[in-house]
Amino acid sequence: MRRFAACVALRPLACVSALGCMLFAGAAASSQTLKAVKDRGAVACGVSQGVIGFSAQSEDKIWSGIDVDFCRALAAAIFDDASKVTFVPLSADERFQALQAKTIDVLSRNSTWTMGRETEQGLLFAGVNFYDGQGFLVGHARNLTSALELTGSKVCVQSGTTTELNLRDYFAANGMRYETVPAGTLREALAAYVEGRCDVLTGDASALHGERLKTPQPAEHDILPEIISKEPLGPAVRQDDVQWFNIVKWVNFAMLDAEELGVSSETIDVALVSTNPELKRLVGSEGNFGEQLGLTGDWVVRIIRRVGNYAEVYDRNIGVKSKLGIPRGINQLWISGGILYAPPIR
Ligand SMILES: N[C@@H](CCC(=O)N[C@@H](CS)C(=O)NCC(=O)O)C(=O)O
Repeated sequence: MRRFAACVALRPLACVSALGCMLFAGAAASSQTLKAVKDRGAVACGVSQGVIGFSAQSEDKIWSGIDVDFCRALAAAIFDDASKVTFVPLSADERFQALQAKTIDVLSRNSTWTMGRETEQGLLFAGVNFYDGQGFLVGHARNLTSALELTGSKVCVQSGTTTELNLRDYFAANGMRYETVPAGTLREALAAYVEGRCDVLTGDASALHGERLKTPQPAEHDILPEIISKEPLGPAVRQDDVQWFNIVKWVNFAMLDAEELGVSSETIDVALVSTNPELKRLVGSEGNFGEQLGLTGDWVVRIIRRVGNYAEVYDRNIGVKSKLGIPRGINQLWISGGILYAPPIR
């Protein structure tokens, strides 16, 4: 009886479903953030103040890195021009406030997806573009082989990060003593480490690889084997704009799907004439997925042509042939034994 009543109560909703669809389509077309980006003519992208391979500026002020390329991919999808990005360098302490204050449209700054950052800080993580974990950098001369030997150390750590929280957990869980030497920026943390004001530098392992390169004698520093945390890094947005969230999320997925389907900046023209239905949906010759995002049908083609697929971005910024030299490891696609897995475009 109750169930019947509920069905009857729902019937009027079915009657207005056409209107519902119209309202839904309207919502897709009215993203405040996309409109602001288009009016401004550029994506305002929050990045780090300098993490090699993620977001760093060369001496001639050119930004590079996987997070930088993600912003360029967004710009390519929207403007068909990867250069339409304004990079806003932010410290760890500043980054979330910059997003809430609308100084930036997207935060693409080696930021870890955690529950509290969504439930307490009002962010939405749109995906993961690098699975990282926290490590420790120590002088080779200390002759350490394990992080469990670090008791009594002075540890340089950047404030406003998951790093300082994990550090506390790890030392407490293992009954080890330590002293923190906090720093507001990574540059300060590294300076303190190099000057011997602390004897360990802790951070995301990927960042430690880059910081080691900045020391006077990189070969004199070791990254200890323990990875003490999960740091899924990815782009984040505000919670007030679902369409923009979907754009950011699907730009990331599209780059992964393109790699999985073998579509790169070198093969995109071949993909454009393929009769494979999956490729047709990816390049927009079948379906209208781009339009449903508020973009154009060729949104993925733009990304791949101007920036590349995930593998191309990884290889030039982070991979073994780059300065950083980090193998793909768990950041392989799922079909190659890794954990990167993007939902399908259909
Ligand atoms: N992924 C961690 C750490 C992020 C972080 O800010 N790491 C430091 C060093 S590992 C950094 O990138 N500093 C660069 C900067 O402040 O610009 C988080 O989201 O809290």
